[in-house]
Amino acid sequence: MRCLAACQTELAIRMLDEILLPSFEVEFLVESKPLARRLHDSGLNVTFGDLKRTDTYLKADLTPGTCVVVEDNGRKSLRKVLEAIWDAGGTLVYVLGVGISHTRKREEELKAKFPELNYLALSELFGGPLLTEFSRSLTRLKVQQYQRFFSDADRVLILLHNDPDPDALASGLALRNVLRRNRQTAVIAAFEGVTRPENQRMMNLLDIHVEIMTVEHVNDFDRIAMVDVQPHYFGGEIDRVDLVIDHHPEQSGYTSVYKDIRVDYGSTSTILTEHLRAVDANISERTATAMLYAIKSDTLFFNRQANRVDIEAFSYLYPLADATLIRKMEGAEITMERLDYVLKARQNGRMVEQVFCAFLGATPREDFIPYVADFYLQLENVQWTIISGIVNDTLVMSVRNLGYSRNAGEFVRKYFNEIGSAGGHRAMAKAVVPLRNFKERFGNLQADEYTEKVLALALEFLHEHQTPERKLVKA
Ligand SMILES: [Mn+2]
Repeated sequence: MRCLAACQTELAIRMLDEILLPSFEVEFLVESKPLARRLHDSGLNVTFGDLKRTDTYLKADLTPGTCVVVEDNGRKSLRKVLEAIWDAGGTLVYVLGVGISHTRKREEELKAKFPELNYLALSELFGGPLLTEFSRSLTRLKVQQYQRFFSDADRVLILLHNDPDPDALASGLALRNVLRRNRQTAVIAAFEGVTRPENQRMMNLLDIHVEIMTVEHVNDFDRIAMVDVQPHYFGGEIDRVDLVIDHHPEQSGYTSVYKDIRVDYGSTSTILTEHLRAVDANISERTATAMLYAIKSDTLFFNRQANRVDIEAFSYLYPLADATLIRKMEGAEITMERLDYVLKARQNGRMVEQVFCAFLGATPREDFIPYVADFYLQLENVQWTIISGIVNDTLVMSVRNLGYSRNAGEFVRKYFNEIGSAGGHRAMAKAVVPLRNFKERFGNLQADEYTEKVLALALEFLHEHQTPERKLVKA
């Protein structure tokens, strides 16, 4: 492909020459004679001419298939240059902003006159990789500091939150990798073990061992790290901690020698991928598989709170991981026990206006509730699922919706925050209400009355938030 580059600054010209050759046949058009001579002497294909004149481009054999790059360094003459190119029949026109501070405004102004041009800013083209490089150096510094601090310890504790999820498990493995330790010298532990079947399956398939310990044993270790959790979670029981790596909102009221908390990250495994990359660590297939699965599950495969860094970590880990194992771990979500609750919801549930609502009664484990909520959201006609059950005298409610409808978190906060705890995101939310409080507010309801009540609340919420456009569509 041919490329004509109408440029004024030597740096831009030399850079384009380096980038575009040998894929493009490049010819530079410049307005300064001395510059043309200098570039010509160093072997570039340069023509000297007036960039504001159409015949300059005609002489250079501009065709509609020629790619034209025009440097924009803020000069007024740019419009004239673009007009001349248009008149000469140029259609594939790229304006390259060099040292332009308000690029968006500049782009709008130019597009008002030349709607088909493409505007690229040099700072945007190079800024990303440069910033990534710089932040990797900062991460490297941080990681090397805590690596040194942990290096002379005999026994290291990597503590996870209760009932560890894939992100906690994978982060434990990853941190052990960063610290260059094994399961004897760095113990991954939790105060309460894994209960969800798919997480147990992950542990079995990847041979992850989590030691269940009591708080008294914490002080047996020389160094304590926490991943995917912060000390406040343990209610003041742990007063000394050396390292915290987490993506949940930063809590005050504790000190840690080192910490790396990044709330805009979709998972702790994403942070640890950056730690491992920053120090060029070898990542085993087992660790990569665990981390990949963790990123996928913590971000609900990029449905929730995922951003560029998570996708970047995901693509870095993907070739290192075992995709077959991940499929096996995901298959473990279906168990006979869970199907029992799916059936129960089918028998007791009600669906109105694409809202599926069901009450499961007393359930021995909490995870049946979100499982059933996720399950019914897969049905074609379902937009919302609201599934509740009773776990130890507490009403637990899981709410799911397809991300583009109203906010699930707002729904639970509106009706249940005053009598319990409620929160969540746009597409998924949870409420936990002591049964006593629920009865005080809504009365002592029978199972079917309960379903009707919750369904009525949901419809009330959805109707009051209906925008005029949506009503129009429905009408
Ligand atoms: Mn997490």
